[in-house]
Amino acid sequence: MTGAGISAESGVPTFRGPDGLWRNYSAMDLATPQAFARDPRLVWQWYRWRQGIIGKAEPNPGHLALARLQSRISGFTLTTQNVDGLHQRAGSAHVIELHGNIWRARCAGGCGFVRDVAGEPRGDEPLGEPDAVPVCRCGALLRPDVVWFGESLDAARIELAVRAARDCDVFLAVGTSALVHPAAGLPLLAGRAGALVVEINVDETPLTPQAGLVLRGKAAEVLPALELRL
Ligand code: BV8
Ligand code: ZN
Repeated sequence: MTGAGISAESGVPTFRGPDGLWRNYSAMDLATPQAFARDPRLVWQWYRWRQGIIGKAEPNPGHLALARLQSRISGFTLTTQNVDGLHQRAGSAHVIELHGNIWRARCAGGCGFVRDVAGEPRGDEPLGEPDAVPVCRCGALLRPDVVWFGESLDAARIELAVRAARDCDVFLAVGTSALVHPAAGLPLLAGRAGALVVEINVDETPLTPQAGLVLRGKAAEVLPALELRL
């Protein structure tokens, strides 16, 4: 399971790092349904700002090492809290995106309409004027296809991740502060089920005391080194 830390070396701001702020708004202020109801234009400006950064970012050696491990090890499940799509761009398949993807928009009115947004190689037409709030064909607003704080995760995805955590022998927790639930519960579940929990992080987290092995370092350096030994 990866968090924002694996994309930090690709230049993508983490949530809690010093660069996690946008115009002095913390991510927690903007990544909520309340913020979108209050000011959808502001929330879209924030997501477009992040799309701008992510669109210029490249997968780093950490993403690439996980993609290679997935192709070499049967029974390798990759789940991420990141919405940046960099794992897929690194060649990883079947990535369980627990919190959605910033390159998709869906109907905020619930008609079920979902579409890709520009920036991704697929390159659908842009989301209208740069400052506009995109509108669904049903007339409701379109919102980023991500999971906001206070919103439940997609049941099928969390079920897949829970099953993989329960059945794994080794759980790699890479670049996550292990503070956001239910994702933060997955390495604990794996540990309770007998797996070796390995934390890869430049810093201490609430997960550190529970980890069987702690590799303190940058994901883009530790993962390629780990891959060589597996
Ligand atoms: C829900 C998408 C039902 C949007 C995101 C139980 C206990 C307490 C609270 C709760 C709980 N259950 C539910 C909650 C509430 C809440 C929650 O967890 N709050 C926390 C803050 C206390 N959870 C929810 O609301 C979830 N929904 O549970 O629904 C429900 C609802 C209400 C009440 C009960 C139940 C929905 C959570 C998903 C929110 N959406 N993202 C978007 O991206 O715009 S979360 C978002 O923040 C990210 O996706 C990610 O998950 C999280 C950030 O965490 P990290 O990825 O770990 O990043 P962070 O910056 O924090 O840390 C980076 C780490 O990397 C650091 O440790 C750093 O040291 C390290 N690092 C940095 N550089 C490197 C590195 N490591 C290695 N190499 C490097 N180079
Ligand atoms: Zn709609």
